[in-house]
Amino acid sequence: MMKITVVGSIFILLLSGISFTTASTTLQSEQLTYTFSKISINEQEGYSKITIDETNHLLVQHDRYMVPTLIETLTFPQGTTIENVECSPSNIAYFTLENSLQMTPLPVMMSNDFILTPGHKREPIMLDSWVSYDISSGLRDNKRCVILNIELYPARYDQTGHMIQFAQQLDIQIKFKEPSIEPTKTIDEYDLLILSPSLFSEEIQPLIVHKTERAIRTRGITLEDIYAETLFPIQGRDQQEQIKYFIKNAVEQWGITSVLLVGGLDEFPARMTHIYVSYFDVDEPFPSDLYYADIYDGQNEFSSWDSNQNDIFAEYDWGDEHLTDEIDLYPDINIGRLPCIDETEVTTIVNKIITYEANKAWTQEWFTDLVVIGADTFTDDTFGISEGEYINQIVIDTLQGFIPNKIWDSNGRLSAPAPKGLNEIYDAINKGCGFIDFSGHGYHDMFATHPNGVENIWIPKPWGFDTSHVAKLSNGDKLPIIILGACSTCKFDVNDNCLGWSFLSNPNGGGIGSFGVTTFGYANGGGKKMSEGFIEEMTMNIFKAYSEMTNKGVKVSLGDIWNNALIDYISPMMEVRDYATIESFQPFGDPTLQISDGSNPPEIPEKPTGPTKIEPEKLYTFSSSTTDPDGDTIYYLFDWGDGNSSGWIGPYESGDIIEESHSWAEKGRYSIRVKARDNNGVQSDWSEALQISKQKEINSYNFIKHVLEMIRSNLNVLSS
Ligand SMILES: [Ca+2]
Ligand SMILES: [Ca+2]
Ligand SMILES: [Ca+2]
Ligand SMILES: [Ca+2]
Repeated sequence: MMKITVVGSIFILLLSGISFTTASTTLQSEQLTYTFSKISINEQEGYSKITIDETNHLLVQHDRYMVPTLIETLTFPQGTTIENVECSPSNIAYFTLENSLQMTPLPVMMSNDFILTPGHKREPIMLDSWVSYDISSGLRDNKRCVILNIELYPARYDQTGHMIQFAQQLDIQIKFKEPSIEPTKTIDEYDLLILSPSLFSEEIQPLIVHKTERAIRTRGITLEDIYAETLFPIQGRDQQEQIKYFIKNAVEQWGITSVLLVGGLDEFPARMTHIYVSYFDVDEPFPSDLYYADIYDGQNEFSSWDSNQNDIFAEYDWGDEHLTDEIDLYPDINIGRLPCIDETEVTTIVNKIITYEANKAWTQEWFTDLVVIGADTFTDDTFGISEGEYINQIVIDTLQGFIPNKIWDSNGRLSAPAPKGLNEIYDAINKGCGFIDFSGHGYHDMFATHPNGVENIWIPKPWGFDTSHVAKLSNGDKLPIIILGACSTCKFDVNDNCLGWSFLSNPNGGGIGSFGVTTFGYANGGGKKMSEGFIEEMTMNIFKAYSEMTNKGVKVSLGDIWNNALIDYISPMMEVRDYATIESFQPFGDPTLQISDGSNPPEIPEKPTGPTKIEPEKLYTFSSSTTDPDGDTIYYLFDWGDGNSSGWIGPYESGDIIEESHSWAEKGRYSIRVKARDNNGVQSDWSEALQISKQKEINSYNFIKHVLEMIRSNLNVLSS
């Protein structure tokens, strides 16, 4: 049976329609039709900008014009061979633009020690195809499958004459062969494999017991066992490859879907990559744990990361000969590393993981607090935008129902005099929060950024937030997941207590998981384009993955959000800095760490009821109610429409009518809405909004007041 699972933009497919033409021969074909109903052209800032309905992505790539695209990720059963993908455009319209299309902004680096602005002659590249695609092997919903990633370009641009070709319909035909042999009965003996040097075996044992009790069947294996061929015959030309072949065997023989690596660079080897970023002239090898997770390529072969077999791994434009290895990139298992350097560190993090899950941290009241830290990452962008705050705000908008704690320059908190800026960060984290988003500049041991427009000042004052500050955090069991949009913060190869890890190694608090890069972080220009592409796109994919998965009410792990962020990022048309971003994006933590429960969300609460006419500074009460399909207890969050919220109140029994009061400082029109969360931490959508406005004032009074004001202002004019 042919089975096509459409993941991702289901909305688009429903609009476009899908038709099956299953042939009885081995070669089968699948026809997909995409229609694009409307193209809009805006002329602004001397450029033309196009938007197209039914697209879901913007192609933002160095040396290219920015065009909207549609990315579709299709999955096929493991072992499927994709023979061919063809695209036929129809209903083509032609437009001439007034101005040139806007090109992707120059890339910038989010490092705190230097910012390069090299002179670079740009030869714009034009799109000459309607589609590009790649075929890979990856993990989707805990099942390994063949992934076909298609990017459609409904608008092609010819810069000579500013001409747009717009195809209102693109028909895609996929020819493929199902696996000739039925995959052998799925082996499902273990879920999690913990790999470490034997030095740590004793300290890891309580984690294996804990995981097994939580129905995650766990097996601990030492590196010494791997090299001594205790379980599987050894294969591979160096330790890293031998470890990777061992993981492949564990996937095939035991059915594992997650691997936890324990040990810093000296204790547990890492695969170094070889990517040359010509624009910045950077050729720094950096470690990539994705190497251990990307086990198979699209042909179901071992993904060696050395396709040209010269014993230099993960090359991109590398060396005198500018060699490039073909890399699949899609993880086939979830992975995480605990770069512990001694037994004490192992015991610390093992205890933190056990406590976090035993407490069901994701159901605790502090979990829905979100700390965001950022300011003006690039002080010289032409729009005067504080990029860090801009990115933080997108994170706030993505994590609906989380209560933001903004440590910013614009509200004076991050830029406060020393040590007040640092204290703001300590206080926010020590109160407890589920997530922290840092957006700015980084180094292996620190994070720092600028006040708006002031290049020579670093905040928080005097010299940023570093690992010595992280060591002072005392948030106990209230442990966040930290996402670092900055350079080098997870560079465990040069610093065995790098910033990303320092949160996890703190025995008195800190964090439970972190994500950041092991090399330079890149961004597209300054200004609002920062959120498109490279490290900030990846960090936002983490939040998006968390939000989308928990809203479905499924059980979510730290490894799941990492895997989904990567799947969401990878697209057929990528450049060198995309490869650097994907390969360097480091997960620290236990990939099976639970961060959300599987439960049905409460029903959307009723539209709030209460007065619709209000006066400033007076307290008004509003009520609402909802039920939970599982009968769980419920918490409520009112959004008062003036930038304030009630915070989560509760717990209440399912079906209870609940009340909450608020006063508004100023006259105005406000929308009040309410959201519900069950005791498993699963949220409903927002309710319909109740519109309120100021109390109608008596007209005659207004008229007299108006006349009096006129007289007074005339008198003022006369007397001056
Ligand atoms: Ca190579
Ligand atoms: Ca793969
Ligand atoms: Ca800026
Ligand atoms: Ca529920």
